[in-house]
Amino acid sequence: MLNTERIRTDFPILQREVNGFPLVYLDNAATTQKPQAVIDAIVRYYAYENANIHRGVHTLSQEATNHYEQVRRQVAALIQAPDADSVIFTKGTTESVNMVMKCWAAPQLKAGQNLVLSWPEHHSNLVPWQMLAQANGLALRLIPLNAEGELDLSAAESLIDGNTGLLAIQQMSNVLGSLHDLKPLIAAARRQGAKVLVDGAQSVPHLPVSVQDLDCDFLVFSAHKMLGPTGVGVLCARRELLDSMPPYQGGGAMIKEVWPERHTWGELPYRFEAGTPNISGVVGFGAALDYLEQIGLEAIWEHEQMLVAYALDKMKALDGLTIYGPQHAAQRSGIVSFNLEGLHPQDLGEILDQQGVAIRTGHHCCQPLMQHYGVSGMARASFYLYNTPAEVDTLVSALQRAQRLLQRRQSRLRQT
Ligand code: C6P
Repeated sequence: MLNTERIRTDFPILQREVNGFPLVYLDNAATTQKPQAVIDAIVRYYAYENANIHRGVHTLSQEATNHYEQVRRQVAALIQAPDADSVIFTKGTTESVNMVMKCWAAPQLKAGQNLVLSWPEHHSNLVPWQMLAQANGLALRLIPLNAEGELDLSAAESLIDGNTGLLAIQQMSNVLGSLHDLKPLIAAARRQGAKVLVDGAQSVPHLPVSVQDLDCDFLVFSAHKMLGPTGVGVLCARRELLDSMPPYQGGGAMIKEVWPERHTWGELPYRFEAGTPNISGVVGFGAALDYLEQIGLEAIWEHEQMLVAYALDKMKALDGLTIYGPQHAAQRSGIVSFNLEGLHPQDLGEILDQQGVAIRTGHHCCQPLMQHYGVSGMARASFYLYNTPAEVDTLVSALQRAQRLLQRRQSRLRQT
């Protein structure tokens, strides 16, 4: 069991108040808070280590380079990448998907082929593929959801065929919280000779994920959803695919030799990291990984399972509350999306904010999923290692208060 009382003292922001109430931060799927260790690592870097990397012979540059490369090895160990050189630092999940689209898929996939995605895909793993489909004449196929809000695996098997060039799929939905069983889908893609990209933006921060166990070709995720800074992400890809891919951008650091009229490409992973990267961000990400490792992703996952089971239990007892996605905690992470009858999710979010409860509202960058459920938006509570059952209780009482406000508003309207 996690010692949340102790963990919470590591996060300065959790000590603050919002609108006169202690902050209850339940927007972790959007971005997580940062422990003091991450903040300190970034300050220390700028105060004592700051230098550009891969360029200087001086001590500071060598230290900064070593630190940056050490974090790359940490990331490789986290996801069991066979080779640290197959880990590319990007700006985030979105950039990682776009990199695969531009550098691998665009030159490889031709008219007549198809791309298989899933209905709850985040726009980051949908819009780039729509762009490519239009440019290259590819068909886009979306794996539908079944009545329980899980991926319809039987439909999926028929969508993946000999013309499938890529299966690009999330491991966990940022709206439904569902943890998809990707293994049969990846096996089906492999049988058909298709490549596989896994969007791990919502899974890698919450449970152990291994590229070897998944048997995927590309894994993408963001540091800011796992205690790290914004502006840092990861693309991990099979080495032979990276070897065959042209660079994403031209500039410094990605070259081997340059003549006035031409250049040769540099080695992996630098070929995909043109220009000065987000060095302080990567350093901060390293501190976040140290912190997560010390707590353990298995323990974090267990904690979230406990919280989501508790939340589902309490929230299901509320009248007029619709909860989307699988109704059993065993199939979902610490994400609960819902709507309260009669209240626009935005108004609900504002009422909760007045009580210090931070949730996300809107389409969650998943408009096709909103269309599937016939709603314009949803409210979403999402948990992480520092959240507690007492905070779930605060959420539930804030929802009850919102219900009371709504009832009062409705009875006033009836009287007029
Ligand atoms: N979802 C949310 O509130 P970036 O913005 O590049 O770090 O991550 C994009 C992304 C990709 N895939 C999934 C499954 C995601 O959840 C996200 C980010 C946030 O749900 C911000 S929209």
